Amino acid sequence: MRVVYAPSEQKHRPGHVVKKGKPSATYDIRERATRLLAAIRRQGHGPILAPSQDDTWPIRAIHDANMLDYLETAYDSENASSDPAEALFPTFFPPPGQRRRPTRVYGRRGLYCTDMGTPLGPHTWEAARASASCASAAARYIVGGEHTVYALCRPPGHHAGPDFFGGYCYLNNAAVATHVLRQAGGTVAVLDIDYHHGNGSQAFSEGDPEVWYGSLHIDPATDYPFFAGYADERGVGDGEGTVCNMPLPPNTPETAYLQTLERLAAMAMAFEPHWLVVSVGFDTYAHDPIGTFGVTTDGYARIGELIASLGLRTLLVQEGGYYLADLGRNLSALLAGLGS
Ligand code: SP5
Ligand code: ZN
Repeated sequence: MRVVYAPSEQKHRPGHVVKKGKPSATYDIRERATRLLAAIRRQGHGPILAPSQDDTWPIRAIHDANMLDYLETAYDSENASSDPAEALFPTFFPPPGQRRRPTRVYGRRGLYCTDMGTPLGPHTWEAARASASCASAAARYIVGGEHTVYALCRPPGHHAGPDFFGGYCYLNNAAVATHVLRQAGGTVAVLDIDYHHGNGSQAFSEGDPEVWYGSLHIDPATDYPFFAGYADERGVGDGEGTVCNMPLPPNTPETAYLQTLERLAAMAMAFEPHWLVVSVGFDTYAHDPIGTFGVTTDGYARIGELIASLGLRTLLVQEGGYYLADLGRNLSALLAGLGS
């Protein structure tokens, strides 16, 4: 099974984030990708391929040009004009309905960024672009005839929307992949199995009748991203019916999780998609430091089997998952279950 990975993804090194007003260690550390890559090598998957310059184009096709300009230039321009900062955090957020774009970059810090957990450091843009390029290249391989491809993306992407970023995500890797698949023709189902609702991914698909988005995740009434991911969100306008959210309560055990995933997968198949994109998060793991669900390593093998049973050409995009010690074996279990 082909794997796409770019070493420059590791240049994103957030020193700290702000949690409840205080500096706090981030969970999206580079060792996450190191562990996942080691598991890929150990299990003998490959080849491990790097994306090329030609894989960056869909980023501009799906994201707001001004947000991309901000992500690309803000760190350097702020540090050229003021005290060098480790990374940029927003202080001011635009109220609903008030979204003018100030000239001063300091004022733009909160224009696209939704939280204090997603700092913009010196190499964040380069890493985010590399991560999105991995998803793009993976989609190119799927279009070229591969059955299953794994994009080892870091930073993750499903909390980034067309013109917003947050939740450790800057560019939406799954949406980039979806765009490439759509260009080749045929509909796409995005199945999001991260612990958190993919509010960015939903924003991309909710108005699009050709892209289905389904997710099972922690009830947003109780956890991040709080403002989207409820069961009554079903798509808008022409996209009515193409969003399916199945929120689950805190501490959901594995059996209930797997039963819900089976229902969600059946919904995906009812859409009759041509391609499948799976947003893979291992923060549903029983020992995950920020999740509360009870999925075990063996559970990821069951999930892999379920995905394989759908019989669709499948692109796996890495999202979250923060329990370092078992990250590699959980990925190995998923891929073993997939049988590829
Ligand atoms: C891609 C992804 O998984 N992003 C997750 C963003 C979550 N941000 C909020 C983290 C809140 C952490 N709360 C920790 C509670 C520990 N007991
Ligand atoms: Zn997550």
